[in-house]
Amino acid sequence: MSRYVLGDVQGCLRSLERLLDRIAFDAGRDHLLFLGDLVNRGPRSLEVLRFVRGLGPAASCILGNHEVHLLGVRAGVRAPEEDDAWAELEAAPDRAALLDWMAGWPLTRREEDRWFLVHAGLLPSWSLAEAEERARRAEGLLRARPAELLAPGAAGAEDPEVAEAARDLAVLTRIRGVDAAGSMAASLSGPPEAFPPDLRPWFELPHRREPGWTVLFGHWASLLVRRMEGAVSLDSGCVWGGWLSALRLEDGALFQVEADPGEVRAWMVRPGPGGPPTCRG
Ligand SMILES: [Mn+2]
Repeated sequence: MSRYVLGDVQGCLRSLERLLDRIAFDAGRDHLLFLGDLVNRGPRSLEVLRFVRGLGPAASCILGNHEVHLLGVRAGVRAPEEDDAWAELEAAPDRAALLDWMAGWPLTRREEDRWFLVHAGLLPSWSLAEAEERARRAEGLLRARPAELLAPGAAGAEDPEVAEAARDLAVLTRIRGVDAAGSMAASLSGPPEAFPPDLRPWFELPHRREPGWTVLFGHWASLLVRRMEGAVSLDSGCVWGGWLSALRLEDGALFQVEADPGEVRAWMVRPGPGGPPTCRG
């Protein structure tokens, strides 16, 4: 048995299929751990969800910001965005079953007291135990009171339980930069080398590192795959013309396939058929 942690698929089913061929995936023996953002931007969100759900116990997922957005749209409190790419999913007869399944995904996961999986990252002040407590509280509200938790202004909600869980949800699924005080910075998408001087990537600030643990995260396509002290990034921008990546936990081996050109939303990570990338996403 091997366990593979996969970066953001974002509706790129063909790339996922090729990656599973590359690792000779066997659903009777291996386990896939998806780091969130299985859906949106790419063209095959519905098929990716059906495929991964069909793997049953051979696959596990955690929630990314695109799943959170989708659940917020379903709860009727978030407006669809212009570049959402899940029209097929919205019209599918199994939409409700797929979204019920998705709403049960956790926000974090640990493997063997050694690997900690989260879509975006953690606040530097959090221990892993505290991150898990916060994740479980946010998951509880996501299931019990989704319209309150996922509403756009939830981080400022009157109910302190909702407000805190909304802020924690944003950290776990969206964080990239933190300021000198260790607070999450507003939306940033470029590589850390392009950050303003007062901001640092969340994984660089001195924080409560826990010896022996490695945080595995996705969400940040412009980082590509980086192996850092105590953290490894695995979103290599498949939908942006990059690669889909899988890390095998047993030996740290990295497997990658190039994006399928038919599934690329925009060539931002490597040159596409039309020439050099237009910008760095
Ligand atoms: Mn993301």
